[in-house]
Amino acid sequence: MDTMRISAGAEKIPVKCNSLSSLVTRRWRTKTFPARIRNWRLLSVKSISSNTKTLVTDSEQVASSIKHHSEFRPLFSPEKFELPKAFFATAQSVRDALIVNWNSTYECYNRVNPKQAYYLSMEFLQEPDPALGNGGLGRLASCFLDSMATLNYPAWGYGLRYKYGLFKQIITKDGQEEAAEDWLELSNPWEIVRNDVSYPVKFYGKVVFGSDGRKRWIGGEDVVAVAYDVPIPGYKTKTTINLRLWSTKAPSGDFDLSLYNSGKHTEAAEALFNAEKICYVLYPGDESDEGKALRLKQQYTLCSASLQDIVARFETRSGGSVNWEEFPEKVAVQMNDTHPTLCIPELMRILMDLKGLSWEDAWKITQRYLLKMTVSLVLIYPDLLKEKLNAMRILENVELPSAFADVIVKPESKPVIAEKTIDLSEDAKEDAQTDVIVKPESKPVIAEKTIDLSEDAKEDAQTDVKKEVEEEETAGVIAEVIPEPPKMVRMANLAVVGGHAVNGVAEIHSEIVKTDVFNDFVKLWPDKFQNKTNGVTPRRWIRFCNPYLSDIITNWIGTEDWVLNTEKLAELRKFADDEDLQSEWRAAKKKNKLKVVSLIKERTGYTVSPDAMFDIQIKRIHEYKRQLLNILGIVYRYKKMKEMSASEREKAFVPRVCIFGGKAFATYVQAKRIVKFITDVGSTINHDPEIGDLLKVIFVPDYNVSVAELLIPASELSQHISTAGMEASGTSNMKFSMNGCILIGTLDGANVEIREEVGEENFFLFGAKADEIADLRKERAEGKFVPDPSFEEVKQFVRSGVFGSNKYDELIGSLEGNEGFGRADYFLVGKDFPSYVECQEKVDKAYRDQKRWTRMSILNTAGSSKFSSDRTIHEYAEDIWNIKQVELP
Ligand code: NBG
Repeated sequence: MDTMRISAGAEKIPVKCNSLSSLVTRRWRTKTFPARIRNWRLLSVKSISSNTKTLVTDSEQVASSIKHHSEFRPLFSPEKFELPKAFFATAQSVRDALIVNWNSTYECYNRVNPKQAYYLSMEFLQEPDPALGNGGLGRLASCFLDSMATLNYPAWGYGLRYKYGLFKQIITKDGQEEAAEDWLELSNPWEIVRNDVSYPVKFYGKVVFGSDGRKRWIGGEDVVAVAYDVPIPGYKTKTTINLRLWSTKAPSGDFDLSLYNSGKHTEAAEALFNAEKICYVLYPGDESDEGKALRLKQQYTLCSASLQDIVARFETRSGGSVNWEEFPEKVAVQMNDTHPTLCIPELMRILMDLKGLSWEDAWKITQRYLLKMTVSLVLIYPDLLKEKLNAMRILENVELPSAFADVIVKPESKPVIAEKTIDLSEDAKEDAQTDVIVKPESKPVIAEKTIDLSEDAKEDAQTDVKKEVEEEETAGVIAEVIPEPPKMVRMANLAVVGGHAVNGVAEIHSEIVKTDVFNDFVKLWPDKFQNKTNGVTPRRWIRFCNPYLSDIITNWIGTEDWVLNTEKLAELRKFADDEDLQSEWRAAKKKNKLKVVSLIKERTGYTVSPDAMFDIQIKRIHEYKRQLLNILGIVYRYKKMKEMSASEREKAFVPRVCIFGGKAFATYVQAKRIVKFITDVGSTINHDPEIGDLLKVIFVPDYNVSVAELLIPASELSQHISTAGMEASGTSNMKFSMNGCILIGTLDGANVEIREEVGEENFFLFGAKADEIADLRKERAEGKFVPDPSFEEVKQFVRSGVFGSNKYDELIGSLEGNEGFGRADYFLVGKDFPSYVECQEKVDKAYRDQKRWTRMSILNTAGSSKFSSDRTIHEYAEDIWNIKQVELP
């Protein structure tokens, strides 16, 4: 086979694959190429550049491989050779080249049998097309995979192969609209289906004792999870690890042919549809009971299939003699957030019901050594929760059990985490994914299993649980609040109890986790809790997305090693005032800005000046991230401009292009209002002839990884302005800083550490601190808060109708009053507004002095080395997973 020939050749020929990458790039530039295919260029080029040692370079071989794929593995008709076909054939031929190292990596791990880490995540935000993620959590997972491969750690990712990714965002005059993200429409050239790797996954049914005394799970609904593998090549290494994504289908016998033949087509196909729909969409709406059940099924599918696979691999690698005690020495499972918490009961089920272990042994394996959880939970206070449920119109639509309604109506002195609630809040959707209500009548198997565990739990575990309950009661947390709670699987608690290590994702966040969110658990297991500050891969987030800056860095440092050893970036510090470096630095920024000028024109029709400061806020639209603070700051600026004469305003303000991007969750009404407000403000200001280039407000539609790769290198100021204590870490803040962008932000998440690293004079800080927030809210509730006149002025201006007939009552109203649903400015926009505006004045002042600004910019890049995901992965490997690097021969 041609493929084999190429593979064999690849082993021998050291290469530079320029011809291939430029071919892919050229295709991308051609207009007729659909956008979703154009974007795939990124992966191809990366794949090529990162495996230069072993790939094919010979142009004839490359051409022949492409020809081979278009002829013998065609996805398109034979009579035409158009761009999609060329792209797919090219991509497949690149993938074939990757297969060599990929297979060697499998083979090597099977032979060496090292301890392996498994990273389970409901999201992987690989590329714009396989948009199997929503935000930071999914992109973090993908950065981690890149670092694991690059650093030669034996590790795999596990996720779900959603048919539709997160929606495509369309911006119309009514705000955000959503359309299905049909990324698999033309299939995915990078994946390989492993038809021989599939596992049964079961729902509902019941557990009975067999004649051998063992438990059997019978009846219910069966699906089959099939493995689709995606290669993850490391940078400058042969290691190519695996991302295994599960797709679901019905077992072959489930199609009822006789029913079908009798004309009952829909009924006959029901089982097929029920099985397939599990992997249809990422984060299906979960307002209905069906929606909730579907989410539960998704999470369980990920956990069950992955663990069955991990267990099977352990058995195969053990050869004839399986010793379960060795399992924790060979396997570490990391749960990205609480979404994969069902791993805990599922592993217990597999070990006990399928492998015949006792409860003690199974529990020891599961808990003592195996599972680790990363928390990026945001604190959810009952009043906030109520507000959110209301904003999302959930309270209107759902009849809540009275006991539950009590919880959210009665404010508590202590924050509760989402466990005590249904998984309905926005953060539960996006950040925590915590609870699942288990309705007694629907009896999902998961619930039975969980109950089984506690019934069977032996003494020590019972003591633990008892102790925990006592502690909780002493702390006054639970008992009095929920008289008759609905049955719930309390995901985060289960994860903490069942896991061996729990980590937050930035120092301040890990502290909050310990002192607040899981304080009662910390008393039980102080050593379980750790911090692992997030990181991002410098391969994608500087080297690939910012070639101009990368060249400059390499020239001035004298080596390209910084791509792997970011500590070297610190060497830039000594040149921070060098005029030559400064002018090269500015020129690179300008070139990146010019690309964004084109992007903005193409996506929004607006023309912006590349000489204005590019001020960017790109992230999920969320009240706690406070896009509202940003846009109100802009409105205030606009008002001040309008009050001045032309010459006054030119003197007073630095020209700015304020860029927003981000998706609002489809059912998050308040977030969608924010999108609408931003676009309305933009259409007024951008058409105001008095303002011209002094101020532009742009909302870039359908923000995704590709857009980020263009915007971040072009940014000069970026906004990370969450209410202190609410952003677990943030990761775009790291990407911006690496690319020489200066941050304006609160002391929240990783901002705190970024500021420490780059120096406080190179960071624009404002706003209330995390430990002041509770008192500020209290002050507000007591009616003691006096808003700054500037804040009253800006709200009044919005209400006066400058931005159209809409008065934005719900948005502006949420910032007013001292109590009530969707009122009282929970996120403290009003409190922080004056210090934000003042800080923005400092930004303008600093920007006017371009030497000072460029120095600040260089010092940001120079100070960003800590935020490489390589550092984070080394820490996970050493402190939590206990795995060692394995270099391929
Ligand atoms: C996010 C947090 C971020 C954090 C990332 C990665 C989700 C659900 N959570 O603060 O909001 O940086 O996770 O840990 O995207």
